[in-house]
Order: sequence, then C-alpha cells, then structure tokens
Amino acid sequence: VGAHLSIGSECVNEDIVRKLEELMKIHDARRENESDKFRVIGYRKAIAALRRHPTRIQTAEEAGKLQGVGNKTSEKIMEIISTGGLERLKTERNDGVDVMELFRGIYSVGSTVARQWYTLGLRTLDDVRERKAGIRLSAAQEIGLRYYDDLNQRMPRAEAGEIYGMIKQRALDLDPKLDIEIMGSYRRRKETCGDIDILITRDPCDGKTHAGASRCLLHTTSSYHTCLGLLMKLLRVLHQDGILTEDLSVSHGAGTALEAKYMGIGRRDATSKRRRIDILTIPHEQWGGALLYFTGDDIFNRSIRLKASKMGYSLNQRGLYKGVIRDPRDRTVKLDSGELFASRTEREIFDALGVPWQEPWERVR
Ligand code: DCP
Ligand code: MG
Ligand code: MN
Repeated sequence: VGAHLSIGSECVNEDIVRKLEELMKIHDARRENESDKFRVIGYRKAIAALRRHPTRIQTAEEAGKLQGVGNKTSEKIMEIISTGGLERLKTERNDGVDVMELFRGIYSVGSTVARQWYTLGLRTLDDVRERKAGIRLSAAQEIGLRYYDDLNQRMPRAEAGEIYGMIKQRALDLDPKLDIEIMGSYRRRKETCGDIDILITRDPCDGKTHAGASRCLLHTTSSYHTCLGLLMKLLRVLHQDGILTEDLSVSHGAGTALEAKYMGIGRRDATSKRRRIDILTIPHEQWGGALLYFTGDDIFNRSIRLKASKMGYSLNQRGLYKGVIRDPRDRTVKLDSGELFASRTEREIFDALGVPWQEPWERVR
C-alpha cells in the first residue's frame, strides 16, 4: 500500500506509464472486438505494476518481470525508454478515437452509439446538442450531456464522504435499524471518487434468533417490498432536501433476485458540482456478497471470481454459490444456479475460498 495510492504523485517510470495509458485509452475508445477489451485489462495491470515499481526500469528483462507485462508490452517499454516515443501511438490514434472518447464521456453513451454518431458525421458536443443528422438521445443521455463537465470530473474523497454522511442520516431517520455502508473507491480509500456507491440492508429479525426463519414475519413477507419500498421512500426525502437532483434509472430484480438499484445524480449543496450516486438495497443475507463485489476493484473481483470458479464455486454480487452447473458448450449459461454457500460477510467468503483476508484498501490494482 502507500505511495502508489496517491494518484497525481509522479513515479520514476511516469513517462512509460503515460504512453501506455494513451495506448490503453485508444483501445478503450475503439472497442471493436474482444481483443481491444483484453488489451485494456492487460495495459491496466502493466501500468499498475509500473506505478508500484520503486526504481527506474532499465532493461527488457526487468520490464518482463513486472506483473501483467508480457513480451509485446516489454518491447513497447524498451522503445519508450530508448526513443522517448512509441511508434504504435501514431499509427493507432486517429480522429475517430478522439471523437469517440469525447462522446463516450456522455453518461449512458457506449462505444456502439459513439461509433454510430461518428459515422453519421458528428464531431463535437455541439453537434450532439443540435441533434445533427437527426440523432435522438435517451433521457439519461440528455442529462449526461447537460452535466458533461461535472460528471467527467472525479470528486475529492472528502466530498464523497460528506454526501454519503448526508444520505446515511436521512436513511437512518427513516429506519434506525438499517445497515448502511459506502463501497467502491471510497471504501478502498482512494483520494478521489468517480461516484458514490452505497449499500443498504436491514436485518428482518433485528438480530434475534428465531426457532425457524419462517416464524419471522418479515422473512415470510417478500423482501421485494423491503428493498424497493424503502428505496423509494429514501429517494423522495433526498429529492426534497436537494441532495438528489436528477434520476438516471431505478431497477429491481424479479423472482428470487430481490435487490433494487438506483442510479442518479446529486450534490452536496447548491453551489457544488453534480456527482453520480448509486444506491443498492439488498436482502440481508446477501450483505457480504454485495459488499465484496461493489468494493472492488474490478481487477481484484476478476481474480477472486476466477479463484472461486477454479474451486468449483461461482461468485457473483449475491454471494458464493456451490453446485453451479454450467453448459459445457457455453460456460456462461447456467443449467443449475446452485445453492448459496457463503454470503453474509466478506470474511465468510474469503474463508470459504481459503484466501487470506485483505482490507478494502489492499484490494487495489
Ligand atoms: N464492478 C465490477 N465490474 C464492473 C463494474 C463494477 O466488478 N463492470 C465493481 C467493482 C467496482 C465497484 O463495482 O469497484 C463499484 O463500481 P464503480 O464503477 O463505482 O467503481 P469504483 O467505485 O471502484 O471507482 P470510481 O471511483 O471510478 O467510481
Ligand atoms: Mg464508484
Ligand atoms: Mn458506481
């Protein structure tokens, strides 16, 4: 932990990091195929390793030893060291990449829409505002366009903490028995946050043990009402108090997936920038699974999910499942969703996987 966590502080390999970051951005903006996606992940790992490396990289051998740095990347690193440039950047970067990056900065605009607009001849945000070529925007995209500058800036950690505190207070005013936690980059102690990720649940039995779960009234009533009903009440209060300003989406799971998720925009006070806010309400027994997933980071999630699947489990945002049967022809299709094995706490999941405990701020790329 330590030094590399402070973003903005220079590291001894900063020039290499910058060039690789630029190349990563190009592949991220382009996203024509799966290989672009894997390249992005690969470069992210390599960049993280470079940032952690305390000394100046000088040889290809040294570069190759870094986590996530393969032959091709180490060749690029050597090129940067010896020439100060990277030929690949010139050949890959073109007008389309920059414009797609600009458009993808609009909330809810992905690479497909960005490419479409580019193909239609749009080049600037003004083109989008004028609805050039007759393009249409969804409600969320319109909000994304209106607050483009605000939403493309990360907020200081302190501001995320303040907004979280305000939301937590309103939630506890509604029901003092709620469990509330902030997740994502804030929980990992990053210095800046892209958004605010909040998890809410409630123990239906108030922590008391019952002879059987079915005896507990709230266990037999559908958690659906607990999740969505509570969330709606909270959203109303937050709007009344001016903490939430715009809604982007509300969704809830059907059937046995009883969580509800809110995505919206809010601000600390009328003079502050608008910030992205995510609020998730979940059934009590999924607390650990949700906390683990939404604390991330996403690279950490990938590796712990891989570990779970190698052990015959399946890990998702609801928890660790045992006995999942996948279609051998298409591993993404579950023939049997298995049974929930561990999910109440993060520790329970780490233990089940035999993974030594890692604090949230140690789970970093
Ligand atoms: N997550 C994931 N895979 C995704 C999206 C999210 O595993 N495709 C998990 C890991 C993230 C967490 O959810 O850490 C929260 O998502 P955010 O997009 O809010 O990411 P962070 O909070 O980590 O960073 P930021 O400061 O940019 O919000
Ligand atoms: Mg976040
Ligand atoms: Mn988020």
